[in-house]
Amino acid sequence: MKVYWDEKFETMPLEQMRVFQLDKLRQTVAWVKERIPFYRKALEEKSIGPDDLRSLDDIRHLPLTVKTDLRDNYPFGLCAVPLKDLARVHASSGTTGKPITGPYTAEDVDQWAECMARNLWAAGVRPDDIVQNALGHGLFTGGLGFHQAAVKIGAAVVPSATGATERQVNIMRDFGSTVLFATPSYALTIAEKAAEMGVDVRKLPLRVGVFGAEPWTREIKQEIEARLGIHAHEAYGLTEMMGPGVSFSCEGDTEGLHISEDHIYAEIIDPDSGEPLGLDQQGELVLTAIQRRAMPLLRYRTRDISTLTRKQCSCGRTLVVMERVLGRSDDMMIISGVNVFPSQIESILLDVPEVEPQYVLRIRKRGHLDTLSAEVEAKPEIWAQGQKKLDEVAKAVNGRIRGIIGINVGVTLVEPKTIARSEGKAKRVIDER
Ligand code: DLL
Repeated sequence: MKVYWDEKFETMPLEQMRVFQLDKLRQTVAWVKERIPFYRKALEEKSIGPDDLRSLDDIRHLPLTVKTDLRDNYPFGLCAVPLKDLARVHASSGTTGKPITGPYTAEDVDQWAECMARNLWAAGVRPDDIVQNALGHGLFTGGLGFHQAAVKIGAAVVPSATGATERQVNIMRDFGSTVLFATPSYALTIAEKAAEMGVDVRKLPLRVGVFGAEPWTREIKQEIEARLGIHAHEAYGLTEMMGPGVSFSCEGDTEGLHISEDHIYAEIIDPDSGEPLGLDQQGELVLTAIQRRAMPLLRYRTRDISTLTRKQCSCGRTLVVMERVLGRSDDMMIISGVNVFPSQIESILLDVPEVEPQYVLRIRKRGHLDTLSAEVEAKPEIWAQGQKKLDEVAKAVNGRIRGIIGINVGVTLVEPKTIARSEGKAKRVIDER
């Protein structure tokens, strides 16, 4: 039986991978230097070219690329091929200003589908599966990124896209979907809607979920697995690199995500100084696309906080592992001098049996200080017990956060079903500063 989608690259010995990567990196640097004025200038300023890369460590001498470089060169300023050679263009809306474009040649699209097929295969998706793809279809890379890989594997795809949650549940039941693709927060929304409709998803054929596009904690993963009665797998990626397909979870014991490092070379840097950090050190993930043609970015600062490790994984893949993303560096809050990520609060909330996995964090300014408050939905049976009980639980949650993170968070339990449900990427932090 085929264990890996692409055994050669997924299990390649490190030394061999290094040789492969260096060769591809040199070709990419030559490619962008010749074709993208932005990179030609940046490389000339550093007096560096492909021949100066003697080992992979020399990558640290290449210029970093940041999100504003993409915005400044919107829409096709960082494109290395003429527009006639493009096969697809995706975009990510971003929260402010111009979107970011992700152009692909036909070859780029095919490589992307290959990377995603590794992801789906590792999750256990097989040709006889019925796949319900509840990710946004459109400029967002999630829907089509997963779609084309499921097609490659030979599964039957139901492009249900996001929204119309009642219909998602009907489709899941009537079609007998065996696999679900969604954001983790939308998977929870679907689980909740099914329960409301009296459909027990655990009794349906649904077996596997592949989720991504937003940070999620191990606790949310377990919650989804329990509510849907499935194995939850993960996809990580970003429009700038290809979309989903950069890294993927496996059945092994590492708990992290294997990076398809024959396509994407990963580094971790100190987000403040920009200096490279070593394995097992937490910092900002920086990625270089070493096989793309249309827009191969050099040392792109993702702003995602993670750690790279090379522990032997029991799945047999030799690909470097990135740990679950803690959050984006932009989402980091500084409360009473302590750096806090929303995911840290989420882990604690999810451990409290009296509340639902639905919450909103609010950051406000009081004088010179930032304060954080959390609104969390009470379970219906807790809500029914009245204010005294709610205050008691809120106080206990506050104490737990203080004990674990060391900050004071004003916790309020709110009525069940009052926090807006997510259909895509959840918005859980409201910055009122
Ligand atoms: O979210 C691509 C994607 C679609 C990945 C579907 C997985 C599944 P963007 O919209 O450009 O692309 O957003 C990229 O989302 O930099 C991370 O901050 C976050 N992100 C993506 N996957 C994960 C994940 C898609 N598994 C940004 N865990 C990235 C945590 C994730 N954060």
